[in-house]
Amino acid sequence: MIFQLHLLWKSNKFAATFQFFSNINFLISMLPKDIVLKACIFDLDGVIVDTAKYHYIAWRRLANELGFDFDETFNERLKGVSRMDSLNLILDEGGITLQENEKVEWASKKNDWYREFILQMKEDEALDGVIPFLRELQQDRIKIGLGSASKNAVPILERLKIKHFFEVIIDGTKTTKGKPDPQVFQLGAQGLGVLPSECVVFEDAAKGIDAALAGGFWAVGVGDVRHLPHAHVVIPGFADLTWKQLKSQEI
Ligand code: B16
Ligand code: MG
Repeated sequence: MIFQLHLLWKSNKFAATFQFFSNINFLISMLPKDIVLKACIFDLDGVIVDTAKYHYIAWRRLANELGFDFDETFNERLKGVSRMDSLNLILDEGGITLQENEKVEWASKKNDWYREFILQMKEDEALDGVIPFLRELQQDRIKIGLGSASKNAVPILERLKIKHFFEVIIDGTKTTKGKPDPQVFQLGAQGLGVLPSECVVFEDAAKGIDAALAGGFWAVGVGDVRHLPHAHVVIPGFADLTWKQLKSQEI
């Protein structure tokens, strides 16, 4: 087991984060004891559901039709990035220049291909442990919000039959600034009537973690710590995780 100590200064708050790597890539963090947590805001893609695989297939199809390809390492850079910003990154990668109207057409094609996948999604595609975790939050009267860059967030939540858990949904149709700008989470906290310091953000993308930190939220990374070095805590996912454990740092 490797032991790391991270000292983080965020929004004038000091958090000493002790991170333990184990062979199951599990980390423990110690957050200040006096914080009263009132809400959780969830990113969607990569946190609640693995739509990244569908984005990847659709974006690769676009790249292939334009005569080039990219791999999963490059794809990592697209997580949490808006549709048009993703397209610009991909075009740069392929060395392709398009007019604005052509970009809009290609982005729309990609979205059509992507929607073919998401409109087939089944209820059981919510990632392991997510639904029990949402239920526990609801029972504990912790407010629940969504903070996603996606303009497809609502149909995805509907397909998974979990939309009813979310008191506030802030998605790509309601924001003007993309992550790492904190706007998406700030609007979420405002909608829920809580302060950022009372709210935990769950994010799978480094840009999303930076957005949460920039807004003064508690940032829980979901996934691989190597991609999320700035998060206060990193969890591999929600399987076998309870809010009680996370809140009391007993994980
Ligand atoms: P759409 P998140 C993000 O969702 C995805 O991570 C990113 O890959 C995607 O480009 C973006 O949504 C926009 O999605 O094309 O559906 O509007 O991770 O912020 O929930
Ligand atoms: Mg995400």
